[in-house]
Amino acid sequence: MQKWAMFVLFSIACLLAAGLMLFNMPKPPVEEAAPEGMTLVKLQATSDFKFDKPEYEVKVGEKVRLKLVNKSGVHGAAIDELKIDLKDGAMEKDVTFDKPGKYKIHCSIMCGAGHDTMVSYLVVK
Ligand SMILES: [Cu+2]
Repeated sequence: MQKWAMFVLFSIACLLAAGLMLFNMPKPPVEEAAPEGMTLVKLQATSDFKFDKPEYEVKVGEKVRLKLVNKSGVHGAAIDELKIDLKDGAMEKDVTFDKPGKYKIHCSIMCGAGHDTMVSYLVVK
């Protein structure tokens, strides 16, 4: 085989390898802080069918970024009364609550045996 052909093949192999490495690079960490003037409320869900807190508290008029983090398992977090459903590609939502109350949060993805009891509350004060 001619030298140039070897060189071309070698170059292609290198490019492919570099491409694969780039593709497999770990993604940069997701931004954890909410923008200025906003409160981040992070709901963490685990595979033992629990949210990390029995209640999450926010204030009326406060700008809140609700964010669902699946620590393990695949879950959703819905507040039917407020038409909020965090899941899949929409894991966060910015909301300003205008009515005080206690709103039920429930898992919105069928995640297993404990799904029906996977409940928490959002308390707006
Ligand atoms: Cu579930």
